Amino acid sequence: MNTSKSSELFAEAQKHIPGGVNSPVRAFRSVGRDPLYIASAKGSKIYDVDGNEFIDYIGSWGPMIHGHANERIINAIKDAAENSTSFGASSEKEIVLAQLVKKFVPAIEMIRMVNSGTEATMSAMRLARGFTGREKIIKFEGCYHGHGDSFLSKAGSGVATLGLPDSPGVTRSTAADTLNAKFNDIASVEVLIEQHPGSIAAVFIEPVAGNMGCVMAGKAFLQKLRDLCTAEGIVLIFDEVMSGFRVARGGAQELYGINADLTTFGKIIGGGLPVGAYGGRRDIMQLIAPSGPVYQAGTLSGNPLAMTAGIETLLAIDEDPDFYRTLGDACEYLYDGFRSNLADLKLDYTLNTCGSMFTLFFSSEAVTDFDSAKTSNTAKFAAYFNHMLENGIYLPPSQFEACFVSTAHTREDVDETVVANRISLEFL
Ligand code: KE4
Repeated sequence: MNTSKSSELFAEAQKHIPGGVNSPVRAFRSVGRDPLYIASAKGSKIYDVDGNEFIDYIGSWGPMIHGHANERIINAIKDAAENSTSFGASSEKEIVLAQLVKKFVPAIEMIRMVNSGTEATMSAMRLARGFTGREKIIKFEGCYHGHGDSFLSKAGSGVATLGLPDSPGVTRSTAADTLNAKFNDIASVEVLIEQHPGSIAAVFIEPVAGNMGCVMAGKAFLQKLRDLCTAEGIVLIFDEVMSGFRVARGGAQELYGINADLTTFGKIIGGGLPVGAYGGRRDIMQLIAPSGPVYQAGTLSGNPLAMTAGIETLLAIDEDPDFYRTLGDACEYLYDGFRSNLADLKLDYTLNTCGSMFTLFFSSEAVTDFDSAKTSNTAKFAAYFNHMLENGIYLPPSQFEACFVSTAHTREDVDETVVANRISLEFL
């Protein structure tokens, strides 16, 4: 496969941009090759600058649940752009998207739009501290909540992929206010609460984690976490930047039947344009300025173009009562194909799935937390990644990421992917 134009562009990019990329995980560092430079994408397909075509399972890391360049979304953005790209003032579309999110996620009584998942989690953390008057937060090893200082400890996603220690530049005092528990281990949370009585403002969790690869929280664990936070007056924050509108119409809160006090969103809510959001209980959210003293702001928050993309993305789901069943059927067809390949080849690698999110771990262990995720053979993953790429399948370039299926993935796409999966596994 010729990828020479991508490599030329990568060489030029490295002169101007740190690592040649605007986000580390795109650098393909852990899979030992130059990153691809993408020229276009449509539906389930993505095309690099050398003219190679791939079936895309990154989907811009989650937003593209309808596939790329969905006509309805693109046409709406084009129309909106005619009326200017930003007003720096309120528009009706902000209300429309807020109402839509509340329709999908009943636990959201109020919501504030921002421009990324990172902004959403940073803001939710400040709000929880303002609401409780407490300073510490608990997160879980392997979860990733964006690049806010307080979250860059034992984080997943690109931090895990690059094997970075806790990031330089984060002050000791900031790091000291972040406590790490073990995913799916309620005792590890209880210990931290006992050690820091009355000091913990919030618990952040990806209820369906995507940033250590796809790992689901156990229902009993999540319920105990909910009960513990209620009993201790700790704000329970579900980071649904990835799982929101992805694992179910109402995200993980619908899937588990457990409500968070605050929820953060990103990705799908913006349909590929920069949108993040945080929302939840009215008694907490109304502390946000200007209705309350907790400050948070953003020049492009609620931007009419981004709101348009988010509105059309959610409306297209809302208007199809079979959306998640149809998507789920396509996913099960894919997963069955992968499972039969593993059985035929007598391989016991672990396939974790949740709705249209999945990760094939190159480990024979059950992957239920960050430690078990790290038993994966990342060298095998890198070889698998490159074989799949050579066979026309574009996966996240990291063992510690999730793959995403869209409604644009056809049966033919899945058949082709299952064949490529078998060929690639046979090479290992
Ligand atoms: P952003 O700031 O990248 O929009 O969102 C941060 C974030 C917060 N919470 C969760 C659960 C997330 O998954 C993310 C971002 N996800 C990564 C993919 N693992 C973004 C990809 C990247 O960093 O380039």
